Amino acid sequence: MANEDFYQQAKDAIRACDRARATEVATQALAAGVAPDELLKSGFIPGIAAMGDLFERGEVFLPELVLAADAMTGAAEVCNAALPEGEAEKKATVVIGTVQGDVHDIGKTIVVAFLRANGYEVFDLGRDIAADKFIAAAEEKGADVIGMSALLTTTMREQTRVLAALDAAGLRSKYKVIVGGGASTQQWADKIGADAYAEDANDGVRKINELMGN
Ligand code: B1M
Repeated sequence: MANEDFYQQAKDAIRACDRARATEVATQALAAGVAPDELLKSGFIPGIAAMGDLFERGEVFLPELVLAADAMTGAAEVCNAALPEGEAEKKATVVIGTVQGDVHDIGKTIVVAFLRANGYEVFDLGRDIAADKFIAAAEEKGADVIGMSALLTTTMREQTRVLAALDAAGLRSKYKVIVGGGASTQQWADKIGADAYAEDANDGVRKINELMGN
């Protein structure tokens, strides 16, 4: 079967909100030699993005979106686990999470998997993470980088809270800060004083490599 057929099946499984089918498609595609990052990028991610568009237009409702997200989570787990092993030597330590008030964590979890596969030690704080928790974890884990994901226009401003709290604690220069997700842009990162913005998981690895001189 051609890669495009697997991509279409991946999209269909997400549209059908069918977790079992989504994980089956992922498993079959990987077994057939499709690269896990390509399968996410060309199949599953467009699939869940299309569900977001249908939701926005009122053509599907929240219960369906929740089920589609569950199918996406299952597929992403299979793809993330298939990413190549990271380098033996750790490049740097990253503390990452989705900001307070925001439960969107599928993209953040993919970023975590890509970073691990590229030699970073990553502490994934999860979702709905308050500013003080980001900072406490960064201090405790000896992090070099703090990464914040936010998918909602209403929660993007939480990223500014973390930066302000770092400033207030005199810790801003100790960490590189990267933001991503949803409506974030390079312009937004510049405006709030983050060190970098990443468009997707690959870009996240690239930007952190740049920040760390790797
Ligand atoms: Co929500 N949701 N959602 N949702 N949801 C969006 C974000 C929305 C755009 C849908 C829409 O209306 N078109 C819209 C936001 C509108 C806005 O703010 N302008 C929306 C809304 C409104 C809501 C609710 C308010 C709905 C409601 O309750 N009425 C609610 C909010 C809940 C909350 O957080 N408080 C809600 C809930 C949910 C679900 C729970 C059902 C589910 C999330 C489940 C979960 O994550 N565990 C969900 C989903 C699935 C989506 C969409 C459809 C898909 C998100 C996703 O997983 N994409 C989304 C529409 C969309 O994004 N097109 C939508 C796939 C993922 C791989 O991509 O997350 O972008 P993404 O991550 C990418 C990059 O952005 C980047 O790399 C990732 C991998 O390539 N990246 C980073 C992300 N974080 C990064 C961090 C980095 C670097 C790169 O460094 C730190």
